Amino acid sequence: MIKRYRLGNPIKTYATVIDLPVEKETLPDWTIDKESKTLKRTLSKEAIVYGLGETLRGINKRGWTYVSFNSDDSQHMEDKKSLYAAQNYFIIDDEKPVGYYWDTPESVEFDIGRTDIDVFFIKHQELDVDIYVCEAATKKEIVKEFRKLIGLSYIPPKWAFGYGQSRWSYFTADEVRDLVSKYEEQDIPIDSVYLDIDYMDRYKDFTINEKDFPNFNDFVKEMKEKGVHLVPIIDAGVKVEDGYDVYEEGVKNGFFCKKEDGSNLVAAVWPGRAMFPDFLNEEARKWFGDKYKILLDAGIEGFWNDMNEPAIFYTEDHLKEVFEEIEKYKGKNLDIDSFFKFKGIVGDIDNNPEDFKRFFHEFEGKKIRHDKVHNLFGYNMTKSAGEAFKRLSPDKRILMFSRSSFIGMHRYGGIWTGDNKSWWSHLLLSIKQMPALNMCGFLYSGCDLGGFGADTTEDLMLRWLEAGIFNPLYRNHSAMGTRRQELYTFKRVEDFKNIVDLRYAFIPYIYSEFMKAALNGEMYFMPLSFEYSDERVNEIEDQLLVGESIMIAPVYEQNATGRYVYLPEDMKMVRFRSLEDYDEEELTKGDHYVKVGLNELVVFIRPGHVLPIGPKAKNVDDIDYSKIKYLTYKANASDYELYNDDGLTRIQ
Ligand code: MIG
Repeated sequence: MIKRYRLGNPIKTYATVIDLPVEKETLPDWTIDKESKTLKRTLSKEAIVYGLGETLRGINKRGWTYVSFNSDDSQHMEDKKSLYAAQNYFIIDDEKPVGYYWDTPESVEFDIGRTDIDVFFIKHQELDVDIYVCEAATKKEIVKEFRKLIGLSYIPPKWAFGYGQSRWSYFTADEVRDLVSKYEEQDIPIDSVYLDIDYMDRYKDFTINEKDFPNFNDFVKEMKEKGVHLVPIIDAGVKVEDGYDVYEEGVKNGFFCKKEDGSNLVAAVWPGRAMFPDFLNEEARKWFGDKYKILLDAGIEGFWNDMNEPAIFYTEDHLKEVFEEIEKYKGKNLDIDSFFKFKGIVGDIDNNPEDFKRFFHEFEGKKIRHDKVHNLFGYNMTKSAGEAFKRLSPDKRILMFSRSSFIGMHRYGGIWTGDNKSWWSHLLLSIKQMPALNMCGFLYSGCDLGGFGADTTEDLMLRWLEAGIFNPLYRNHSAMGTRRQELYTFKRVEDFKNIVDLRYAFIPYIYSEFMKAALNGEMYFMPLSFEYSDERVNEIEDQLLVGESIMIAPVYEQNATGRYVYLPEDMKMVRFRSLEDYDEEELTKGDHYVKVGLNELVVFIRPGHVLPIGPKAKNVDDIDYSKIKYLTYKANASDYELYNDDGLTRIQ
């Protein structure tokens, strides 16, 4: 049972799909201080807080402050409070578990025992919010109820579960051809290659750089014949350039975000001066969405939406102010104060909070200042695409995932977790992030495997491919200037091949469990404590349940040749060295030190459960379901219900 309470007068976010009546009484268990716009609730010593979707830190969110303010911040350090998403759903597991959804586009601060170790403070800017409260016997049921409230999760085409190779950037079609042939030569399966911003003509959305990607349609076809889908990036900012149709149409129809005086906001991103489509305006949303047709017509079947927090390098107005300000420092002796002020003037130019107050949206006949609805921007960009795909491709699923998000967007696309680094700590973070994303409906998600920023190492790359082997989005992506991460560039190519082969062998299970979770509004990745109730599991943050049959316990430390694993019940451990070479061992409930070599992958099968294993495949289409084997533990193969479909027909 979900109850809805309201404070103030919240802006409609369309995060939910069911319109519940607003309760008359006040919100139980929280004290509300209208003056400081803060809600407060005590937490017992044992209370655990789960959720908040894409954030930093642990599965248990206690001990830190998280701020819902979608931010383009590539430094995912422990002291950060915001990433790219606002997913304000959490469960407080105290005497009994209670789920809360904080439906507001406002920037909200969730101080979960940071200021006061025993208190949960929620601080608002405006105190305009719909609060949905759900009580049920278990955390699993609470999540399921919530997912009914927000609607079914986005379902990608099945090929999107294959291995994806990405890099900022592959600069030419030949570079992509070369990459694909190297994967072929090494016999490493692959389903997609991602095109980052350089495939465009000078970073103009929906254009092609004809010089480096000549005869693009033929190229898309040629790759598809090799079983490879090209997935281009789309950025939120539209280049200001006379003669560029997207820009000109946007200006003519008034579809870009405007300043107070009604003129278009000019901001800069990759193309230099750019304008932002007003994704909150229904007509603009439809217009921009229809542009994806240009690439769909070229044979493209998937996209990733980037820079949609939105990221702003600078606004033209602020840049002018900056030049005026620094002028004052010319010829001066920059002492300790003035030097840091000077540095700040220039250094704080990008994603400056003041810039988010300079422009407005046209939302359902009202003009709303951007900072009030900032968290809805990326969501509505992806909604614009998702709605368009339903019109333009009514029968066939299209791959879509976004960097910025808000609950509600989970109906239109997945997410990737943005610019992580090739750090072991980020490998661990990527494990911890998955259950919270799943709670919020973001099932099709994953991190940049191997790490985006900084130089990866061969062992980190391998461990990351192993740790993420069940991530629905399985993409290796890295930044410009960093060490190459294509798998054939490493010395032990054979080990990489074995791991990716295993990924494909798991796809029948991954897809089956993903689809069940998507269709039933459940979680695909779960913390152990959502299933087991002994006290130990409450503290386990580096092991996860994946679907109904298995538990994973990845190795995430450099030079480690094994790790401790806690088994909440007897399980069967399967240690894979390759698809053909594996052994099985029954382990009893309790603690075990498990050896896991760099080239090995361990999976734990729960009693009464079954893990289907597919044969060697070149790509997802090539998986021969008639050759599936079933690994069982105290179960028969027939106990497992394997979901499958054509992987392409649109379901929702
Ligand atoms: O400011 O398009 O998170 O995946 O490679 C960098 C270039 C812009 C950020 C994305 C990253 C992508 C990169 N983009």
